[in-house]
Amino acid sequence: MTGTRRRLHLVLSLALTALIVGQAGCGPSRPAEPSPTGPLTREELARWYAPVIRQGVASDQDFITAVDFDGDWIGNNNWENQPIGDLAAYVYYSVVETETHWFLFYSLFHPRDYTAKPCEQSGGCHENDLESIQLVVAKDGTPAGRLQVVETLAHSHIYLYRADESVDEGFLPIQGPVRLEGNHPVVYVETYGHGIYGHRKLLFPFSVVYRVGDVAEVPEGLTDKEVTYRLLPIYETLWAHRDEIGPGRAFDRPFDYRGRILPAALDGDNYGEDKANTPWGYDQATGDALSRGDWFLDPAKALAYHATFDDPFSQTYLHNPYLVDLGLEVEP
Ligand SMILES: [Ca+2]
Ligand SMILES: [Ca+2]
Ligand SMILES: [Ca+2]
Ligand SMILES: [Ca+2]
Repeated sequence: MTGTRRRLHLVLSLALTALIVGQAGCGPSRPAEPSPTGPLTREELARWYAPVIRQGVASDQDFITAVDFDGDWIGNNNWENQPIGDLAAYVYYSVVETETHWFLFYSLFHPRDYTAKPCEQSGGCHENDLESIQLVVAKDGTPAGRLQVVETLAHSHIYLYRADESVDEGFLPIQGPVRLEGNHPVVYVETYGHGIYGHRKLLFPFSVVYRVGDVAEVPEGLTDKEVTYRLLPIYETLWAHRDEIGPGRAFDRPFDYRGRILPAALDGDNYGEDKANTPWGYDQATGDALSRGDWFLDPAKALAYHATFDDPFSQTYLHNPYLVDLGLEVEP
């Protein structure tokens, strides 16, 4: 090949690669899922909307997994066990229901939050990492309802994305439209710190793509675009361990939620103490109306504050087992 031909060849291959990468996951090759015809269980609803996770990766420390990936519910051995634990992919979910809406919450766990630089120099690392997503679905009479909002958590902020024009900004500005692959919102999880965004983000140096499935897979490498994750209910896993608080246990950093004690963080001790919040321990976007924990525990109140809904928006729960367990709601 001459120099010119070689350059042309290179340009064409790069263009082709860009095209393939650009279309990955949204081409016609992925058949649409048949719309459900009857009522869905809560797990089926969570699965119907389960996010497509585009995860930035620099190493297997960016793979999502289960909190007990190392076979125990001890928080402060997770940094140490990251190299030897099972990195099969799991996503935690929860479904809370009011008279008018479903609130679907998804949490992604990484054993380490780390930096490109060595942790000793960066000061930006910590043991355990739990970042989350909340979806708001209007009950419109169809089995799966209508997606209205996606919220994502990235470090100290919650980002609001709109899937339905009837929703407007509230305490939070709208960042843009929800990106979808079929009925699944697409989220972008940054490398190292694992903040989650609903708008397209450049992921570097590599990325893997996770989609919900029946098998918890480990990515085959740092560019695997076909990895499936399994859903695990927060209620039967993280929430069931909520009273295990203190050094050497699952959680730490107790706080007062409406007179009840809950742990705000997973127990951790590498490069800082107890740095990764629990789903019910986030303190972001609370303003003067909400308190730590409301985003997960009282999502209708949180979303009514974060955004403005044209449609009827009830704050009366038909299913909120967390507030029931805390004795703050009675079972309807
Ligand atoms: Ca552990
Ligand atoms: Ca540790
Ligand atoms: Ca993080
Ligand atoms: Ca601790």
